Amino acid sequence: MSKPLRLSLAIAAAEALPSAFVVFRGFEDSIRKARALGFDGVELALKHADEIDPGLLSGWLNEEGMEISAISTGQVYAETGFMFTDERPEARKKIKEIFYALIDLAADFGQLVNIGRARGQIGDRSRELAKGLFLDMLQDLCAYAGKKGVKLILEPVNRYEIDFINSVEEGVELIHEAGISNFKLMPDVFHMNIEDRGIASELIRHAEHIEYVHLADSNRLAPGQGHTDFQEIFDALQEMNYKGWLSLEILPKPDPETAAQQGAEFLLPFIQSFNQP
Ligand code: LER
Ligand code: MN
Repeated sequence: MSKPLRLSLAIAAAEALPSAFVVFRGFEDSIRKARALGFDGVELALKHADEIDPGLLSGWLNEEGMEISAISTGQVYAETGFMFTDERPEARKKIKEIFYALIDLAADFGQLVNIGRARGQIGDRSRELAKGLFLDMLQDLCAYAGKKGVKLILEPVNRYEIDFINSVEEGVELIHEAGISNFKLMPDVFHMNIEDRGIASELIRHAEHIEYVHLADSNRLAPGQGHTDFQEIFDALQEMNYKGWLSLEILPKPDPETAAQQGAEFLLPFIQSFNQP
């Protein structure tokens, strides 16, 4: 049986943009390095499913005893500009195809696909219009994902990156409105530090919707390098009886190796004590 709480590291393709917010790039090497540091799995930050060969991926994971925690999709937006709130039929068709392929991949690896910045902007239109476009796309993708045992997880993202669904509260409102069983919430404590009235309190308040969590300190460096209170966060996770992945999504600073090591060294003792019988 797997541990209640597991630690993952977000990684991306060798040529991913800086906005992938990952420490390690290049899949094979990153999986090996993450294992050596004590991570249980990796999260793939992808712009397209064809960035990775599923057969090779299986081999690398088996060799290292690692798992895929989830597929994140910030790069779909950052690289292609396509988004759920796009009105143009051609763009909607393209992003649907991209997400179908990512859902197919997640059916074999992790069963979770994130909706990050790809949910899109409101821009100079009304929020109602953007929300309608978002929900229309969401219904289609969740129906497709549901048949494959995959969940879509919505990540509230701070206002300086996107103008739609910034706080956890806003995310939960949409989850209620959508009423889709495989549509869940994925808080990122970096964004919560900017947008939410509290981190621990909001996690506890919305526990029933939470399927996955991104961790970074207040400055987006490794936990322990900023002023976020991680003891309080782990106490909240305990109170919620959270079982699942915590995924480290941080800037590769001062350099990728140091950042990943700082994150692992800080977080593993919390996780070990959480997982003690
Ligand atoms: C973006 O800031 C972020 O946190 C990603 O996980 C989602 O695109
Ligand atoms: Mn995130």
